[in-house]
Amino acid sequence: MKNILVTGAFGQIGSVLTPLIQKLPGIEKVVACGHSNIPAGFTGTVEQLDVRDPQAIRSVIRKHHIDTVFHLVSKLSTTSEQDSALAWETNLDSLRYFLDCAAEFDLRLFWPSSIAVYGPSAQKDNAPQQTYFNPITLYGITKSAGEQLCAYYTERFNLDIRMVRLPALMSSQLHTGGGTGDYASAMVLSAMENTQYTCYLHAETRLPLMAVQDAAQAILDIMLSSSPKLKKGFAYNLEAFHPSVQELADAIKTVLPLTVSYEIDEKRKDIAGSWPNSLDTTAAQEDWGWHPQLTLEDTIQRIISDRSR
Ligand code: AKB
Repeated sequence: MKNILVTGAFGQIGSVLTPLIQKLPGIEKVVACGHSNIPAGFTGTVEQLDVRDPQAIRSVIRKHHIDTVFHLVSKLSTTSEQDSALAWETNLDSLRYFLDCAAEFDLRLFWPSSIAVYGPSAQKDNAPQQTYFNPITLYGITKSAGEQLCAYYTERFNLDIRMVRLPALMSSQLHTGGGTGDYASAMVLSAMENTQYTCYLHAETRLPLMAVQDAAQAILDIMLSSSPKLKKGFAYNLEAFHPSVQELADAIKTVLPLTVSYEIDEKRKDIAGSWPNSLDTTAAQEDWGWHPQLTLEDTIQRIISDRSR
């Protein structure tokens, strides 16, 4: 990895991961790509890139002699239901453009999949790596098809493509992606701001979660891993903890005052209800030594301290 391109560099994961990549030894250039959300004060090489434009992608890869791509940009679950064409183009067409470039320029590629690949038929607790996948959301369908596309390109062109299945992420900033798991971050932020949160999911809902810092570190670790057991073109399950909404609220209440009320959003309730409560992460642990660093309590403290800066 010498010349690296990051899409979604200013989004939820990218804004944490890009500075980590910039600090890696031996890196010559990190090209941070954004579309409509490029911050004014960013230090480093920036390109404005619409990932739905294959010519623009090719030209930025050629211009900067890119050898590695972190293709992070994605429309998340709630937003994808609102504009299916945009979600398909952003999540799946763009992946195919990068895969074609990976085959042409021999790039190493990272692509994030999601727990949304699972559907109602999967085992709810400790959902296995491999099962029958029947996602009920367009987002989940793009992620499931994307995993298969990556496996196909890996095999057909002998590429080095690495993937993880991310759970809902907790961070100190709510980005515009529109995730069904946004309640977890929003609850901590609301406790800080006005001690009140109205939740769109039921108190018993339980989803796999992790801190965005752990997600960024995992992405870096899998891309740097030279473990002989690492399976390329394979999406590894990741999660750090899986409290119910009520248990999350209780954990926040140990450090901040909080009252939670409920106004259920039927659409998001159905989306969350189709996902597993928790994931089997054994493959990531065994194949490339992954372990989460931050507990739920650490993550809550981290959001509070990041937000108080
Ligand atoms: C979402 O909530 O849409 C995402 C996800 C769980 O993949 N964060």
